Amino acid sequence: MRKASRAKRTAIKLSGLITLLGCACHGVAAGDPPAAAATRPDRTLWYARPAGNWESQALPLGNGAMGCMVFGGVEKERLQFNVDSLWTGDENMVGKGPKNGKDDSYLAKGMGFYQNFGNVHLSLEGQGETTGYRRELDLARAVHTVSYSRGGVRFTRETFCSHPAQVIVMRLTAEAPGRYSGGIVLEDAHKAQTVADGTRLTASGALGNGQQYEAQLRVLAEGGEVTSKDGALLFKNCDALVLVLAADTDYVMDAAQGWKGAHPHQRVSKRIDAVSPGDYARLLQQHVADHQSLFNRVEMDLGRTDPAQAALPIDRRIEARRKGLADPDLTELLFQHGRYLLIASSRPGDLPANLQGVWNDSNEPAWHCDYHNNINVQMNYWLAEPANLGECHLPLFDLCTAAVPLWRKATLVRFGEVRGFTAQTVNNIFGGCGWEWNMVGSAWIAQHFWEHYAFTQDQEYLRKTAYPFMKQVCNFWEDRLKKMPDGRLVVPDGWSPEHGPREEGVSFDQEIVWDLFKNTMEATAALGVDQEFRARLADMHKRLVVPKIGKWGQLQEWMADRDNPKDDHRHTSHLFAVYPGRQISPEFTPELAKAAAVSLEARGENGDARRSWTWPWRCAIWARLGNGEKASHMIDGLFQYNLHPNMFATHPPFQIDGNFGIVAGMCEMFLQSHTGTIQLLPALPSTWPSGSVTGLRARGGFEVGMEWKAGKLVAATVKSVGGTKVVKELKLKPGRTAAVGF
Ligand code: FUC
Repeated sequence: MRKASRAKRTAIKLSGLITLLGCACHGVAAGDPPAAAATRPDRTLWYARPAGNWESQALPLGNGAMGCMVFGGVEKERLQFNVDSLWTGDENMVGKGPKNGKDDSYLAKGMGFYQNFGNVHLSLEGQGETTGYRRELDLARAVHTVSYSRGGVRFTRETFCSHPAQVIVMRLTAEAPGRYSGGIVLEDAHKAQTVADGTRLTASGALGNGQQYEAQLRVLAEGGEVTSKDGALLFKNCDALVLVLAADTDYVMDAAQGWKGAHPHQRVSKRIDAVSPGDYARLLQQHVADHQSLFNRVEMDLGRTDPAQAALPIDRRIEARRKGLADPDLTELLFQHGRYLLIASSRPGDLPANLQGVWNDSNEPAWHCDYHNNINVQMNYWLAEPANLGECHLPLFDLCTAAVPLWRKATLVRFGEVRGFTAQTVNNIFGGCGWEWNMVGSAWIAQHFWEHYAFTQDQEYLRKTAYPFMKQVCNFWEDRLKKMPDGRLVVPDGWSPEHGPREEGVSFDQEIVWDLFKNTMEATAALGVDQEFRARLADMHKRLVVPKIGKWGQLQEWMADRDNPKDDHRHTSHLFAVYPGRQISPEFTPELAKAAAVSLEARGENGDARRSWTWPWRCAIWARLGNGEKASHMIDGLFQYNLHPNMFATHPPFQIDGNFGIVAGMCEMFLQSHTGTIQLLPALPSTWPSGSVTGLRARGGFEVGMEWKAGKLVAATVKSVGGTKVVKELKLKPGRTAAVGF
């Protein structure tokens, strides 16, 4: 053994399961990084037929702000597109509705809905039988490709949504000249008239709340001619075409400006005009490089799929997997697909991913296509840190910080003279919130603020962004917690989401406040500030009522021991303490961990348990409880009951939390770091006997890779990547233990 070098990189090589303990120790054998995946990873979703259905078949592209769904037809291509800020509604708080929120119609006015922007319809003339059709989404390049032969000529259509250029680009080519004739229509979903001018279509309009928007589409043709007629573009005998689409609104994420800035016309024109003929290759290269700077960080190999199975289109592979055929490559694809979707729907500077990311084809989508803070928006971001997409987490902090003045106002109305803020369950992009109060909604969001620090060790972010938010939420609870006669503290008038009555001491509420205080105490220590405040938090923290074990060995959801063992309710709110919280763990609270397992087992897999987001949450909880088989079974459940052929998770309808959450769940199976230690392969199932994963992140600012064979760890690398803390030494203790200082 030799001392690790001073470089910010430390590697370990050892046999067996290891635990890296949170203390600085000595000596480590520098080893080779885990071998890269033996086979080329399968990262393409492909299909043998065009998409007929938006929700289950079309394929998503996105750049954070814009999204589109590509149908890939032969004679008719449809590109349905969105902009994340196109919303009706306003910043007003919407009171609790009649009948405990059962009639939601009152919400529509203030809360509004995320909107469908519109469609680009392309019609292509041509004759002859179509053969060799294929449409595919390459997750590694974020490019959608349609190809087919017709009349003896091969046609190719590539589409991507560029973050650097903020445009959607489609290029149509053929292996013979002059083959493209047809028309292009830009359809506005709010019926604004489209104006055609030369090679450009423009649709400008305003929503009922005064929000202004604009979309422009320009056609760059090679050969042939382009003319305009009746608000559409016509092209004739072109060799190739490039379509460029840009769209935006006047939204700004700032209450002080009334959430409104300049008309988007100039911005949209600039993006469109920046593209010149001959630019396609450059735009594509720039796009792929940008995407891969995020996407390529994690590599994974979970075993080899039978080549005959691997050769099938994805819809058929999903079908086969449902019938019990093993397909580890498809599970890898599910993982990378979730990462792909976050990159496509949540980039710094833009709005966070909503219930459908950025994709929506309706003006009255289910649940407003909003930000639900009683599981959904949090689950959207569970993967961000461990799956090495920390930057994609930032939009959540931006919007929540921007919403604070409105949440504060709403909190004063509801709770009277208190400091700090909390929020109702449903939230829009203007700080407006509605439906039931989720008393701990802001505290759960505060966990995300903390986690970004825990993973990155970015002190400046902690000081400027996270800590101020966390502190205000703590202030709310300082003023709001109720003291029981015995001195213990309870959250009054709480609610286990969408389950049971409003009452005090609900486990979900207690656990989240526990988590908030714990994280905030650690934040004060990390920043070296507010000692007195920390002491107050410490005092409250130890007096909080904690979840109890009930009469059938379950973890009680409420203070009263009344959990029904036959209850199949989808929410597993009382298990927050296991995941995403850290109050209960097999290592430190084994009895409570056992009770959590009893509760989770009882919830079963039928009825209400079959939702986009239930499987991922349960996958993560089982992983935290160290049960790899059950965690793996939850991945099966998602495939079996709640995954469309295009791999969108369905609630129903399509709800993206399932796609994001399952990545987070899988991360917990490979790597855990929530108890101050880094645990490798804590929940490896027998279905992945050998494999490797690189590029996962752990709290403390580490990037971790590992390789295992026959269910045993054979190599691992731990690299210090974040903050001011550098791992200098690792110690391998007897009993499969190594240590990292963080
Ligand atoms: C919560 C869940 C529902 C759904 C909705 C968007 O209310 O209970 O199942 O996911 O959010």
